Amino acid sequence: MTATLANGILETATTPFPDQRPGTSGLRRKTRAFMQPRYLENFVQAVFDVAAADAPLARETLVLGGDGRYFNVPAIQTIIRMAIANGFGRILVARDGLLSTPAMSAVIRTRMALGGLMLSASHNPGGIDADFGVKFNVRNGGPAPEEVTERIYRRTLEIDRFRSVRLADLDLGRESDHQVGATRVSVFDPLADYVALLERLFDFGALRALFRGGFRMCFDAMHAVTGPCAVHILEERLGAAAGTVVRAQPLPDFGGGHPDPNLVHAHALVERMNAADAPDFGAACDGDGDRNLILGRGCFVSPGDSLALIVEHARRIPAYRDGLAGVARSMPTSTALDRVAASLGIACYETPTGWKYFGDLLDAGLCSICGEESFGTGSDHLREKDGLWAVLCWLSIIAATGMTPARALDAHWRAFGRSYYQRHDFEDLDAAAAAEAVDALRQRLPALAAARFAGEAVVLADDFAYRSPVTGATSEHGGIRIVLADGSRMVFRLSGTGTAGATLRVYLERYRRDGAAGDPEPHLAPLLEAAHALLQLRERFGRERATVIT
Ligand code: VG1
Ligand code: CO
Repeated sequence: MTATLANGILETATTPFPDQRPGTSGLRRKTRAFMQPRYLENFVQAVFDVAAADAPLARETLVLGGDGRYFNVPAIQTIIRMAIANGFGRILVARDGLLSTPAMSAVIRTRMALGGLMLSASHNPGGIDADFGVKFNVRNGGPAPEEVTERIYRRTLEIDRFRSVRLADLDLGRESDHQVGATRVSVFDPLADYVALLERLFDFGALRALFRGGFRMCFDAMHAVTGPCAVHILEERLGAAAGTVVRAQPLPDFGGGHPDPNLVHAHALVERMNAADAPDFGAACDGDGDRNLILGRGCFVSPGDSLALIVEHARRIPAYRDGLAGVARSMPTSTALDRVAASLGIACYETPTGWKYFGDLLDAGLCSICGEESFGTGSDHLREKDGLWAVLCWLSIIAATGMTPARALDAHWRAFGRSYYQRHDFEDLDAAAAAEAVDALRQRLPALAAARFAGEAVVLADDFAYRSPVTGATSEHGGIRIVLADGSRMVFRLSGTGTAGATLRVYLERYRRDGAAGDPEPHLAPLLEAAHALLQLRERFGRERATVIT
């Protein structure tokens, strides 16, 4: 039932959906779930209600965009109508509705917006039968912290109406300005703020010289949101050869692919980098542009090593020339970073999984660069991970040192030793059974403190709990970790970004001072066997092997 209020605002009665608790990164559901009447509206109204409780919206700006997946534009049109009805002073809508997560973070910060709504399910596939999502970022440009997402969730459980206005769909195809009642709606080009920011961080002249010298690269945009921006920066600004960016056009179904830049889903790029005439450097980004994959000729740089290496060489990049305040990584991420931080004499913070936990460390100036094992790296230039930033970091390191990625890795391992690292994902498990497996392991933690695995004694067995050194906010159940005497680790946690069933992530790490190039698998085999036994993966789920190994 919809009523028209005296001011022309439409108020529609609704009832709560019980399943709107945001996960690791926003609310993700099947596209069809989001397309059912009132589902998107309920969640967005809950976000606006929570935001309005903190600040009157009339003087506030909302940034709006998405990664271009199926249902992106209709959802944006709905949200524009709702944001007007909720009294925002200004709405900035990305042209064509296309906005990467890092660009959104940049725009929120430069335009001093209250926050932004980003329509994306990141690396999950797109389409009517695939996935959709909504992320809410706050004033600092970062994902809403847990305290805010919990308030939003509680609001979704009591919501009884949402507000909208009668308004024809806006033409998102060109930049424009509209005054609708008290709200100014602007369709803007997000490239400008974001590229200007990157230009301040990096030495574009040095990168241009690299390409002028014949350096060849292949960037796989995976038919996702970074394509146009990557063409602009790499080909138009830095002079990389035309065709450097492949699959550059954003498509609603990402060309049928899975826009997840890892060895499995970016296999075409991996094959190209393994071919005889491979370019010097390969990279890819995910659906919403915040993840990165880094490849050399026949060489994969694992995300934990990439993070450690960027930190090791950060002083070669203008923005970090004066050194880093500190660094941070999510708990499951490899400890390669810790060793570089120790050598630089700076702090290394360990946070729960998800970018939202880095925000207060970055705001407080405690941390300059941070990252996750899930192909995410970023810095204090934003409050999100940033795929193209990571690519430019690598190009800068290559330009400054003359080393190939393989040589840079070798030098790093010689100096610091190597954390052999893999993540094994067991997807499409029965959700209840997966929760039970993790609970059962949690129960056994006290007993495991005295156990041995792979010939090593357990030195720590716990369920990771975190307390922010800045705000004191706490977060529990960050994952079960078992640390062995030689620094090896096994970490177990359930994914918080899936849309069906459950995904169990098993993270394996084994540190060797004399570690060198080569496949990590044989080094991790004893840990993998122990992990199988601990979780009874064969007995409980009939699984012999992970669905995806990265
Ligand atoms: C995964 C990753 C996590 C990342 C999150 C969002 O979460 O493990 O490191 O921050 O995705 O990434 P989970 O709960 O499924 O393990 V993205 O590119 O969505 O914004
Ligand atoms: Co992403």
